[in-house]
Amino acid sequence: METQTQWNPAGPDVQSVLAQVTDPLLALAKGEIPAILLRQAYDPGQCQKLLRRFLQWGLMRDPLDKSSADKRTRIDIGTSLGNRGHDKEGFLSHAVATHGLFSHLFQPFDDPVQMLYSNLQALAKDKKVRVAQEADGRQYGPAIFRIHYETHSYKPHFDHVTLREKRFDYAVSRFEHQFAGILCLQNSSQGGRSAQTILHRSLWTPDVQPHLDAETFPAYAAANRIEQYRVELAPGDLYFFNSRCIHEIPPLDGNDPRAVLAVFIGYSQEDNDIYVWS
Ligand SMILES: O=C(O)CCC(=O)C(=O)O
Ligand SMILES: [Fe+2]
Repeated sequence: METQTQWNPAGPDVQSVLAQVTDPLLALAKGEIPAILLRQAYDPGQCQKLLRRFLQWGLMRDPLDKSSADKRTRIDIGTSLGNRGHDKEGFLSHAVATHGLFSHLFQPFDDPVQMLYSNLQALAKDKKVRVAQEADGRQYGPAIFRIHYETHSYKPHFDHVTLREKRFDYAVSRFEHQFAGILCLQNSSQGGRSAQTILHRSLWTPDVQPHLDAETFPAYAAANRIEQYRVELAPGDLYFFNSRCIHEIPPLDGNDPRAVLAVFIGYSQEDNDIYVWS
């Protein structure tokens, strides 16, 4: 539906966001703003240094090594509930290893995971931001690095543990709303054009699903004059969005892979805890 209000993000730092929006995470939950966009939340010089370390430690493929047998267009460093959630024990033990790796992976640089959590905590008012955990205290992976190589794309989609993934046997299934947090470490670009996330002003409902399945969402969005917001990121920029909003990233090109640190966030207005996982 066409709406009169402009759909603009809050930003560019926590203090400004809190001056612009009384309760920024509630505004995200309601879809009133497309994103909370925090510029230069992490030192861009350290983004490069982290990526160099990932290469040196063999955690990612060298994009210039075209002879590599590894043809994956996306490499993850961390534990993904989406990919491993079918095996709860396997998922939780993989998460233990990720906590171990992340305890020394960043030294002597600033810890980007801590940076993300403390920004989220500053936006969360009196709610408590914590790593998602099961009732017995076992924690999920705290965050995940995703390295996306040339041609990788995300078609229009949404992310939600119960509404999309239909997982009802995890502690995070209790949350009504799900957000994503993304720190850009490196953009993929070609000739000055860089692929960026597009957020559509459309919170998923069952009647949108046929358009996602048939890949006709662009026509549906045009016919319904659905607003969109293109998130232009530089290395060090951090943004949060409601992952129930239909979103996409066009195919990447260029030798530099798009590298991000990503989390999912569970939020309910009446819940004092905010759970973060990957
Ligand atoms: O990398 C991003 O900005 C968002 C990626 C995304 O949509 C996802 O991981 O589900
Ligand atoms: Fe997504």
